[in-house]
Amino acid sequence: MAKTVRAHTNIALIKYWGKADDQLRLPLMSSLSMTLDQFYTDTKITASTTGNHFFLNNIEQTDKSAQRVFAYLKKLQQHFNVTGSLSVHSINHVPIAAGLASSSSAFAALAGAFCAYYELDVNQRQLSRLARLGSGSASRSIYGGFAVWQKGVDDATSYAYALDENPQQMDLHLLAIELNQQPKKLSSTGGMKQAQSSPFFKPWLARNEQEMAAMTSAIKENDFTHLGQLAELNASEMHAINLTAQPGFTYFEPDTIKAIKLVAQLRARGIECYYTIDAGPNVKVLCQLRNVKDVTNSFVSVFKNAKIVNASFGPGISCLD
Ligand code: 2P0
Repeated sequence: MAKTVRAHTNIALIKYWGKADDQLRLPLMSSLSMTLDQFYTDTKITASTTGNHFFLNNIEQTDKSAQRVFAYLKKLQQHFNVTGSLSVHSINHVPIAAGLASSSSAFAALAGAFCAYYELDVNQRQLSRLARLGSGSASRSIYGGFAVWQKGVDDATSYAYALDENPQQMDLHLLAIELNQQPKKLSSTGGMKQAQSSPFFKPWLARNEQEMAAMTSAIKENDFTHLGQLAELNASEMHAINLTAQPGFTYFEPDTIKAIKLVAQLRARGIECYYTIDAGPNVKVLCQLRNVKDVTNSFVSVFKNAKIVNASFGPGISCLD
């Protein structure tokens, strides 16, 4: 039955940055994320009599993104032994201005819409595994609040679970700061492959278990300072790996460095905040409610045209009808 499924994007506080298996999208490390309330994708699948179609924001897509969606649908159809041509209708409520990647919400919503369309009886763990096959980070968008994607060793054991779906205690905001809207030149898949040539990749990987445990404790203890320090360190490690790959590369732009310095200056002034950065030049700043205004104003004064979205915890995947 055609149903609209909504999934929210998530931002990793401990990053996934390396695949053990490209086809199954098995990660080399576990990761931990925060699901965001402000950004989400709504997807509905209907039957088609004219081959597969993919509509994004009501515009039919025929580029690489459509090929990726169709390849994913084929994979799921083979997996469940079902057939038929499909029309995928997605509305992305991820403002371009936010500079956020939308593949986490996109493939989580697509996996959910697929299961709804074929009336497949899957639990959240299975849905997380299916979403993972579309995009690694999508495995985490099945859940609200904080989610952990345990790396596992195969398809059956690599899935995400909710660490805390409703973290009411935690005063945590993520300011998505858009500095640069240019599409990135190196995809996440390409970047994470190249990163493995860094001499620091293995030592970083060796730290994953310890970093996951420390972040989990910070969340359980409602310790914002520790959470922010760990998130910032983990993101910096990921970007240091990129810089030291052979050949080295970076997603940073000059404004990214400026933003990193601004975060340090704000902290020196007693405004507690931390950054995290994904596979792009834009910066996300973690802070508590009492500092949202000061951090926002500081960024606006330095980056006159920057668009800033204040996000907090979002819910897990849901059916809208
Ligand atoms: C993450 N990122 O944990 C990391 C941190 C970007 C930096 O997952 O190749 O689109 O589809 O599995 O999930 C972005 O990569 O990669 C990502 P694929 P995905 O959120």
